Amino acid sequence: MSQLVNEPAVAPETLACLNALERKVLWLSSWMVHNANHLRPARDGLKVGGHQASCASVATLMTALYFDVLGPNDRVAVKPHASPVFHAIQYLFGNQTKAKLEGFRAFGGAQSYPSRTKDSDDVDISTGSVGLGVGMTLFASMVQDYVRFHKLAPEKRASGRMIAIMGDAELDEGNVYEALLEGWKHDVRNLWWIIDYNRQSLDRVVSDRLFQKIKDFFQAVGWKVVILKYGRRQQAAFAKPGGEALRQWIDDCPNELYCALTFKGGAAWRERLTQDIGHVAGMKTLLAGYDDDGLQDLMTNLAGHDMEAVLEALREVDSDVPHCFIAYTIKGFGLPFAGHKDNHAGIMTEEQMADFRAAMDVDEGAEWSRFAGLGLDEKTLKEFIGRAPFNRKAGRHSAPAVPLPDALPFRPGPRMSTQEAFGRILNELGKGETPLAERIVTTSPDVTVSTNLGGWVNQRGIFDRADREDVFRSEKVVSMQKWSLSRNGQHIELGIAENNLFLLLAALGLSDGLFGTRLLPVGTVYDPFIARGLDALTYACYQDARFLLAGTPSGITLAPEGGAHQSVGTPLLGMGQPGLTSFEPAFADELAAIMLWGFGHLQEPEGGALYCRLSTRTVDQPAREMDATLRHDVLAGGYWLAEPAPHAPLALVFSGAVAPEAQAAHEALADELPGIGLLAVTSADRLYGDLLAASEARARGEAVPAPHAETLLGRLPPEAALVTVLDGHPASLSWLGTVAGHRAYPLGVTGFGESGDIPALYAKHRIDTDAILDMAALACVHRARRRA
Ligand SMILES: Cc1ncc(C[n+]2csc(CCOP(=O)(O)OP(=O)(O)O)c2C)c(N)n1
Ligand SMILES: [Mg+2]
Repeated sequence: MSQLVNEPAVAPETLACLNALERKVLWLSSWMVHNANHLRPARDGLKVGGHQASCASVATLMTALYFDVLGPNDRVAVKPHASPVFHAIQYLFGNQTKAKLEGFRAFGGAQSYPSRTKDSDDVDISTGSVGLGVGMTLFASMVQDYVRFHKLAPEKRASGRMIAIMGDAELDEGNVYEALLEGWKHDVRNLWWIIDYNRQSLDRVVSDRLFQKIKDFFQAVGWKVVILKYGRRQQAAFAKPGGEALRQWIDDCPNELYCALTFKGGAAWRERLTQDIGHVAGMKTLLAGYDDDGLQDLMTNLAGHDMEAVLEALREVDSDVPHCFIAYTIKGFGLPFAGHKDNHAGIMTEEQMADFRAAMDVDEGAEWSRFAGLGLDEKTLKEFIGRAPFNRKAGRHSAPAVPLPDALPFRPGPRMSTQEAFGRILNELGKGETPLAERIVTTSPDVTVSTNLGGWVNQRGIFDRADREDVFRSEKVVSMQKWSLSRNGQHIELGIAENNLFLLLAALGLSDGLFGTRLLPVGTVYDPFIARGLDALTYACYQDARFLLAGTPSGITLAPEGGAHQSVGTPLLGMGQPGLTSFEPAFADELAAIMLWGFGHLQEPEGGALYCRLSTRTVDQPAREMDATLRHDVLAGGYWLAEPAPHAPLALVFSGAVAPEAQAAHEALADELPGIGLLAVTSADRLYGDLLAASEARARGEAVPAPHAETLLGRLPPEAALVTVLDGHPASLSWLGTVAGHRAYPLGVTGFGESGDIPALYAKHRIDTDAILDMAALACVHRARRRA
């Protein structure tokens, strides 16, 4: 607040337009929620909801940003509950339709929370799960730098600012601090977090003096903190006799009391102020200068609702150092429930809305009008909106696909693990200057070496804003790892925070849309710790980010490491996650085919992200050529490693690391049950997805080719049984019984693992050869009984 109180910081015409637009934004956002709740017929009796108070809190800040401060290259994550404000602004820009606003929270209408994939008005960064959009801006800023330093950005694209407009309660989410720390390590720039400091969350008024802690956190990691506290009218009052005492009173006032008095209004402020500081010289005159409405206006004139104060602070930034703005606001500002502690989901009643409409000068029937009731002529406002720098935004970028080779430069050895194969594939890719290798960016939360990314990193280096040599290397300390850092590096090393991994993958995986250049991100994580970042993974997929994730090592196969490191449910997570196709290959050549297909799938308009669940178990590799048929089947989700005979009574079905057990059981049964099949499932997800798509098409009366699962299982007679096995939850494969009506006998892991060796753990969890044989015997007994 360096400006003198009476000096106009903003041109009066600009201010008039912005004030008018702020009023319209507040009106439209309130009306959108009102319309959705009161005026749209409800078919299911459910409350529609919406957050008028959260919107009102941020109307000034967002109006200032979108109509004045933002440039065309800036990208914004809007706090989830301000979705109506965002849509109203886009409506004023002409990027959003009235029909979508009328349909707010309805099927096909504007979304409850800003959504990149489901909204049509160009949401930059989705939000909804609080904290994640905030973190995403930080990683987006890193990706912007990556793209710039690698000279991959479209020509002349200047760096934009990555901006989060966030609720103050978003700071309760741990992922925000994980991101802050990582951002400090990577020296992030061009990042603004604007905190809507209304001191209210969903349930309550937050603790006093939180701002001090927030300030300390941010300053500790090198951010500039700007506090926007007093509006211009408050500043003017402080300059009067008694004003200093008023300022001190405001500073000392507990949040709860401030909120309560805001709700009660002018008379309550007068009573309380008179009681507390009425004796101070000048105070009586000061208070007498305001009627009750005037006093309410003065006391709620916090800087976050004062257009000039907001503009002054935001326009003043002239460096790329990360900025945190703590903007004091009032939740529900200008609405009848302003400051009330229960206002989070509060919606104005019909009567309150009628009063509000009158106050806003909006005639009945003109509720959706862009310019009615603003006291400024339409032409002036239209021209003003047309001049907004953000309006020059080109929308989303697109980027040409990266050409792929016919095969990856890799030949498996006779014995290896899928994790080793993964590392070797990337290592080989890293040796060549191909377009594919140029666009791959790897990242890992401190498990780079132990997930076999070391070879790739040795070839391609680590990304950092500053060049740094590998000291161990220059000091001639022998190590397999070369860890030199530079702006050309193609691996982004993260600290141990899986949330950060997935937020970075989200940002890398959207670099085509955000920054106009395509990257092919590959992330590695210990499979069980996917759960640690699961919400961020879901968030990445919800935004349709494209990346390849290797979850490795996985399952109880990680034997000596013990239960805390052994994943059980991840195959189901992989299947259950929209936007993510999961594979669990058993053999190295399968993985090579999957990865190559995956790099294409990441780039397909209807494609998605990829998850490969891998293992450190070394297994014998089949001596075979990956011909076109096998490749097709591996990618479609499975193939017969041993074809069943026409009258086979049984098939063994397996996924991943338990291949040797399935093969041994198959061999053991060969004499007794000749012709039984052995089915390798490389992707239960692909099999299921294909089956589902076919059944949907059939329901629409369309003729479709048989889905792959039907083709595979159609080779087995209907009375045959399936014994399924994997190192993961048995439900991942048990559904295969429904494909063609076979009885399924599922084996898999349902309890926590523990330390041990593979034979001990496989025996305990019943996924060893004996368990498979026992299950096969049971299936045969049932079959005999049925026949008898
Ligand atoms: C991860 C997550 N947990 C819980 C919620 C439910 N929720 C929505 S808003 C909110 C409080 C938000 O308060 P604040 O960020 O201060 O926003 P305000 O509405 O005050 O602007 C909560 C708990 C959510 N959206 N996401
Ligand atoms: Mg809040």
